[in-house]
Amino acid sequence: MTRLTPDMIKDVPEDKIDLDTRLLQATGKTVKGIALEAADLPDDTDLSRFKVAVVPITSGLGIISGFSASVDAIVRRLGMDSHVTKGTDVNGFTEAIREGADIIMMADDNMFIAYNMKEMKETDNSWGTAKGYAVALKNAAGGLEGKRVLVIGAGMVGSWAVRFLKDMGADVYVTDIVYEKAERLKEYGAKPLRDVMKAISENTLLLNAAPFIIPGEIIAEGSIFSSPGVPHYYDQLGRSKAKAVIHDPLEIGAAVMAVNSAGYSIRKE
Ligand code: 2YC
Repeated sequence: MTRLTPDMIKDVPEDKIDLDTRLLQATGKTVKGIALEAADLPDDTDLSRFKVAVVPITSGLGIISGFSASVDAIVRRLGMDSHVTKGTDVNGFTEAIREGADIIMMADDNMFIAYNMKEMKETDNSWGTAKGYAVALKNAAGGLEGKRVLVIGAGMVGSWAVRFLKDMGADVYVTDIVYEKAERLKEYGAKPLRDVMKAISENTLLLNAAPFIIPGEIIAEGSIFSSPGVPHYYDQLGRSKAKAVIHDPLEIGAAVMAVNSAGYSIRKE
């Protein structure tokens, strides 16, 4: 899993990039709209009764400055009642339990989860990111039924994305610098491609789930990139040829996690 740096997320707490405006242009939906669709919830779902606690975790490589504040801000923008616990780790977790949090969100070096305390169900970041970016691509492309989509990167996010895109009716191809990883996704009905650059140059609907900087020369005119992978960079030529490049360092994945977690309670009502 690629570790975020404080610089990557510095604009998230105040939403300085105005992500919703960009997403509306590319997909017709806001982060909240994408998250509700990803969680199979109605667009008018009221999330304000959910109390979320974000717990900073100091294990391993430790706290990422701004990470908890960013997750907290993203969840507040969904209309939920969110805060960062004063304590970290088990201390913070205990604080969240005692104040009756409905959902707890926390990340160490290997996992980032939203945990629904009442339903005892978790939603992890790979699942949330893959679902959110598949939904974003579907909206940007005006539906994926019968359309060819290339997934770049057969890691945790890519392998979930393959499944979600197949569920949306897409004809899914997958490529990875380690061909065997792409080949393993045949079990989900994806078609592995050996030549990464050729695959990218021959596709115009792409979900880029790899930490991979794609040279503009190989990008096909009019491509739509749904691109959660970090580090994220498309050169001037690539951006001029692409119809849309959908990216954020944390928002869509974290929003889908929180909304899907709330969904476990909503569906029980
Ligand atoms: O500040 C904290 O609580 C740290 N323990 C957070 C560490 C997050 C590590 N994971 C990542 O940077 C990325 C995130 C997008 C989530 C998954 N990988």
